[in-house]
Amino acid sequence: MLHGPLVAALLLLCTPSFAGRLTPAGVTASSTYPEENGIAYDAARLTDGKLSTAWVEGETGGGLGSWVEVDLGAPKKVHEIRLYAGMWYSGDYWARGNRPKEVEISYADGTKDVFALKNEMKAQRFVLPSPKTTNTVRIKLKGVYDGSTWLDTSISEIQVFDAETDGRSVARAVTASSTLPSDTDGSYEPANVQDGLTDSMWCEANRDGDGTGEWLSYEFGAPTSVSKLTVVNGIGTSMSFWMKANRATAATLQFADGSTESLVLKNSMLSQAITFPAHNTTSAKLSFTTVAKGKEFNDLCISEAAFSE
Ligand SMILES: [Ca+2]
Ligand SMILES: [Ca+2]
Repeated sequence: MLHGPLVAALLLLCTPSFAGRLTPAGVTASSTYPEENGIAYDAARLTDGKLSTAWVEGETGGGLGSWVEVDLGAPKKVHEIRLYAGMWYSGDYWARGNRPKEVEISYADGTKDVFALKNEMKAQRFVLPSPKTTNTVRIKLKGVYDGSTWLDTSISEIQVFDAETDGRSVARAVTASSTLPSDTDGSYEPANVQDGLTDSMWCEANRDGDGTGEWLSYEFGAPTSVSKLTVVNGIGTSMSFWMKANRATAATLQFADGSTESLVLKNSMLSQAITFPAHNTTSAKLSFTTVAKGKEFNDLCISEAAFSE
């Protein structure tokens, strides 16, 4: 039997796991590198849900003092800011361009935080010392890591999280039956299926199989009501990549009490919302029962598979 204060402490510990990703109303920048060879580097690239697109500052030199500002549309209780610093188009591009080393984060009330970033191609999380109610988040470059080729500084994606569940049931942990090892362009870990990025993915690693029977398992940490799975099937980076790997066409969901639901997945690169009768559960296991073959790799990849109420 758990006692009151311990339960309260556990609930507090749980809160960040259920943080919800906010959908920005807009994003602006102090300067932008001009479009080149048909590729744009404007501020909208910061919140388009793709790591393969980036904002690049347009100052002379490294861009110290440049800023970007995310408009949340209304005051929100901001709990965490996540930055994908540098150009994530590929591991090679990331090393060649400047990456932010230190940023000043400021809020609508004028208060500020300083965030020191690591020099690594990983999502970098800044958890606020205490949640801040604000309708804007401004990120100003105060220091950079030098790239090997290009002097300009870029950020590929910014995500802002609140401390409320607000209908979103992001699981505390996702595990998989097998996972393709990381390479120079990034990881294929199961957590990629609920990061809100359509071009980051989990891929299975069974040498002989086509993905049939592989699974993703979600731990919610507490009873959570789920009735929707939002899926980006296959490699969501681009149509040419999407054609290469296997996609799922049917799956079974199994909940903590043993009950199941059968799901049909569209063999499409577009985001799809699959609804099912609501289950209140601490876990869900998504097992893929049939797949469609890609043209190049006989591996099943899933870019997004995220639960919500
Ligand atoms: Ca982007
Ligand atoms: Ca993803």
